[in-house]
Amino acid sequence: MARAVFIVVPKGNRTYSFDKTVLERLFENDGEEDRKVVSISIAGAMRTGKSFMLNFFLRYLRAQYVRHDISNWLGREDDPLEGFAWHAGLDAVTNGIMIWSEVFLCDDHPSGEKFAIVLMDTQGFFDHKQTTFDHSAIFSLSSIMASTQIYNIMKDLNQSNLNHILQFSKEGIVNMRLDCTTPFQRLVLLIRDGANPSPAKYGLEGGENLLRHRMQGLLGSTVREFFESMECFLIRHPGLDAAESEGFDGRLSRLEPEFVKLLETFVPMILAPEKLTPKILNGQALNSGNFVSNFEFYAAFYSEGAVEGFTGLIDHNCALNALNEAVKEYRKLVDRKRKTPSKLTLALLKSYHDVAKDQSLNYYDDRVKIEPEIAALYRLRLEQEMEKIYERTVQGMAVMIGSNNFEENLVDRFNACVNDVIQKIKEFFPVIGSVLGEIWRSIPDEWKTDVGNEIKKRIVERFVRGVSEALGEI
Ligand SMILES: Nc1nc2c(ncn2[C@@H]2O[C@H](COP(=O)(O)OP(=O)(O)OP(=O)(O)O)[C@@H](O)[C@H]2O)c(=O)[nH]1
Ligand SMILES: [Mg+2]
Repeated sequence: MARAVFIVVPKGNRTYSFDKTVLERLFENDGEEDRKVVSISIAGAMRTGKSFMLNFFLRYLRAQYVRHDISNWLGREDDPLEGFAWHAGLDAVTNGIMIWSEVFLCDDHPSGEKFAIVLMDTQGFFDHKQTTFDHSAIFSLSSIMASTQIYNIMKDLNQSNLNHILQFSKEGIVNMRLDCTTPFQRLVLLIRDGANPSPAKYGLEGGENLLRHRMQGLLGSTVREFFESMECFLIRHPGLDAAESEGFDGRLSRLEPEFVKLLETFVPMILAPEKLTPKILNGQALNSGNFVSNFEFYAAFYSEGAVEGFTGLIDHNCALNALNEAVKEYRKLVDRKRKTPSKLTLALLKSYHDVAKDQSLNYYDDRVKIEPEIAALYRLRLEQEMEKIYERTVQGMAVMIGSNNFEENLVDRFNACVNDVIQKIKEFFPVIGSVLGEIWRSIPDEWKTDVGNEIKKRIVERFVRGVSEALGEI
């Protein structure tokens, strides 16, 4: 029978163990290696209804992807809420990172891609027994492996919530030696017991409104940089039974109807086929095999001995530095070529890219004499990074000439026009020179230094102004 199983278990003393076999077993029955993994996780403060919410996710997943009928996905009024362990009270329930032992298969994504959906539950933050290191370990490990991370927040989104997300993300980036600027994917801030706005303002509308207000300023924009996308959903209080009653079993009939209505919007917003996003790491959508190996890779940063000195740490740092240097080298090579006076065409740019890419890869290979597996991993990242830069350059050229369908003859025409202007400017300079000469000769010798400099300055200023006015008219 399906149940919640540990994949990351806290071992104390800031270390965690990772159970690879659990994950491997999870995908054993899938049978289709090329299915992409969609991974949904929930994180946030302890005792705030995270596991409770995931159990509604399970109800939807079963209806949508097992029974293929979502007409009554929320279930019967008096069914107890089951699945991930949850209960009332002060004591923390969820530990480490748990995963539901059943994957849900989606074959009806609009793109035609086939997905395997996994659900992750995480240990709540701010338990007095844990340190910030533990929070950041749980947050960043679940975030790096989740295509959608739900961050559960009580009552309101305030500066301290944002500070926590920022701090945990930053620490995670350092601990896991992540090298990209946007390491995490989709973040959904779920505000529970929302602060009583008018009814129309709950849900996504209320959440987005809150996001607009609270994310202003440096803190908000810095947090945004860590995630590819960010949404916010405001959900109301579930009613006193859910919040306070010890014997409450989660049945719908004892929840506030308005809360249930909001669940009907929120859960499909995360799990409906068209809302699913596969997990992408280093530019690559992960299939089940890659999902397991990447989880193992990132969890290793938190395994025993990792804090004091992760065995591969030196190799990772070495590869990372070489990768960054090789990317710089690539940019330098392409830029230098682009500055040569020949006309820049798409074909030429591609040839510059190919040569620079080869040279940068050689540059990397020469510097990286480490564990081959680690070297290969970062080499792949290097290639992807260079391809990304190249694609952006091609797109930039297309935008520059006002067309998304890049046409080489337009670039040729643009270059010819620039050459024409340069030629005219060259012809113009002797004229300026002779006028200046005449003025110069008519100036008394004792004025020459100051007046001469002033005239030169004014001509340059007038020239620059003329050019910028002309460009402004384009
Ligand atoms: N106030 C309030 N309580 C809720 C909400 N949803 C669930 N609860 C209650 O919160 C309590 C804790 O629920 P859990 O799902 O175990 O909370 P958790 O965040 O997973 O807790 P830990 O695993 O200990 O971090 C239960 O009594 C739920 O009935 C909500 O939206 N608001
Ligand atoms: Mg829990």
